[in-house]
Formats: sequence, C-alpha cells, structure tokens
Amino acid sequence: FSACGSDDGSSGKDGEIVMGFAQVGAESGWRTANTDSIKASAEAAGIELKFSDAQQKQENQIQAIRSYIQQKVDVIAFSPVVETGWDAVLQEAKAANIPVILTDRAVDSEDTSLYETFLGSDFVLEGEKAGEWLVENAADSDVDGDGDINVVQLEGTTGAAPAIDRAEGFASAIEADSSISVSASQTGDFTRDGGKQVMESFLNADKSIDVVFAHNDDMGLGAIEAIEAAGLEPGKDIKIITVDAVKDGMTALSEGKINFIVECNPLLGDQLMELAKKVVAGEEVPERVVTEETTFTQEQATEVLADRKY
Ligand code: GYE
Repeated sequence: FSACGSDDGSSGKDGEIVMGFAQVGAESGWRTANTDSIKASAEAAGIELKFSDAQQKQENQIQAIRSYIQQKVDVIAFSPVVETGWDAVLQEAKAANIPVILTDRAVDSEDTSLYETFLGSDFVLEGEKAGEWLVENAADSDVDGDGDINVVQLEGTTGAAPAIDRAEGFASAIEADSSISVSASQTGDFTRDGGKQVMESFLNADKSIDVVFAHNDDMGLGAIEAIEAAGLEPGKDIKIITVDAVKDGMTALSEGKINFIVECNPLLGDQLMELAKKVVAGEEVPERVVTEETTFTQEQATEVLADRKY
C-alpha cells in the first residue's frame, strides 16, 4: 500500500515529511547513541521528528503510536520494546494509511503487511559470535580449572528481540563444546543497575562462575561492579563477554575488565531517514535491511578507542 502525506494536509512546515518515532527508552548507552543518531539524521534530512520515550513500557509505546496516528504523521517508526502484541495498533496505522518502519527491534507479527521494512541488526548472529569466541577461547576461560566452563547469562529485557535472539545464537554456538554450559540466566533489563543486582545474586549463589555473557555492555559494566565488590578481578577471575561496543564498554575492554565485545551498531538514523523518504514517496524498499557489524578483542578495542563516536 502507499501513503502520501502531502495529499492530506498532514505534512510539516514547508512540506516537510513528519515522522513519529516511538523510542524504547533511555536504558543504555546504546539507546542514547541511537536516539542522538535519529534526531541528528532527521534534522539533516529535513524531516520533522515527533519523538517519544516509552520508558521501556509497551503500553506507553502503543499510546505514542496512537497519538501519531491521530496527528496524521506521514510515517511512523519505532523500536518495539518486546516482540509480541503489536497487531492491533499496527492495523490502526494501516487503516489510516500511515506507513510503519521497524527500526532496531523486530515484532513477531505473522502479517508482514503491517510494516514496510525492518532496519536493524541480526541479533542471532551477534549471539553466535559471542558463543564462537568462547568456544575458541575455551581453554583460557576455564578459570577455576575444573574442566567445566560455567557461564552465567545476563539477559536483556524479557520478550525483546535482542534478548531472545542473542540467547538463541549463543546457545547454538556453545553446543560445539560440551564443557561449556549456561548454569544461570536472568534478565537485567539491559540496564547497568539490573546487571549489577543480578550478578550479585549469581555470585552469592555460586562460587564457580567462569564466564559472564551479558546481552549488552551496560549490564556487563554492572556485573564488573558486582565482581569487584566481591573481591574478584573482572576479566581475569571471571571472563566477560558483552554486546554493543559503546564507548564505556570499549574502555572496559581495553582496560582488560571485559574480554570480548560483539558490536551492535546504534547509528541507524541516516538509513532510517532514507527509508522514510522512499516509503512516503511510495517507492519500493527492501523488507529487511541488516546493519553491518564487527567484533572487538582487548587489543582491537585499544586501537580504535580514541576514534569511537559513541
Ligand atoms: O543492545 C541494548 C539496548 O535493541 C539492540 O537495546 C538494542 C539493544 C541494545 O538497550 O543496549
């Protein structure tokens, strides 16, 4: 279907495209960088941005999307806090002829006509990269030398695409080595505080933790605080693998407190604005746009840290 904002009087001043963006929240360094990128790119592209922060609550995001529909914006973009429960509000957008772009996170709707495209990372692949590093570095990661590599996992927000997919990718990669297993896994909601609290409880319950796999840098940084408070040395007594590669994470990696980071690129703004212009103009866009990402060891983090933008 096509939606043409300029016909129904909904366009911004000087005929600008109006985008309503419903952000997840401000839970992590990644999210802050993502928000900055979207705001800067909208400005550069001459797109008028209506922006809302859902504070990690789905009901707030749904409310924001409904208000964008009411305001007859030209295009709605959002990063769904969880995967499920979007069909009703997306039907409303479709009925109002307002195209929707998913950015960063996916929905699990079977009806793909409810959105134009999905721009974001391959989270399963990110989890696999984390697990593959551990398999390759298994000998070094058996810190207590008992022959078993005991991993604890700090999960992202329950029900969020990156939490589900990173756990899945990691689990499938570590199957390659039967000495590696995840003994405990709990959500830290992608926040530093959440990571710290969950890690404290893991450390109280189990003295033989070799490795932490945290679904983002912020939770890994929280885990570092908990590990240090327990009198242990992060990166040595307990190995840490995270995802994102934001500046604070990369700093900890280069200081030896984190062992490996899988990059997840938050700078989606330019690509999003480009897609929005095409969608509003009724042009074809690919249904999936995957961002390119790499991984970092401690040495690589030290090399690139000074130039890291976020
Ligand atoms: O990894 C995490 C953030 O959806 C990819 O959300 C994003 C994730 C990111 O809070 O730091």
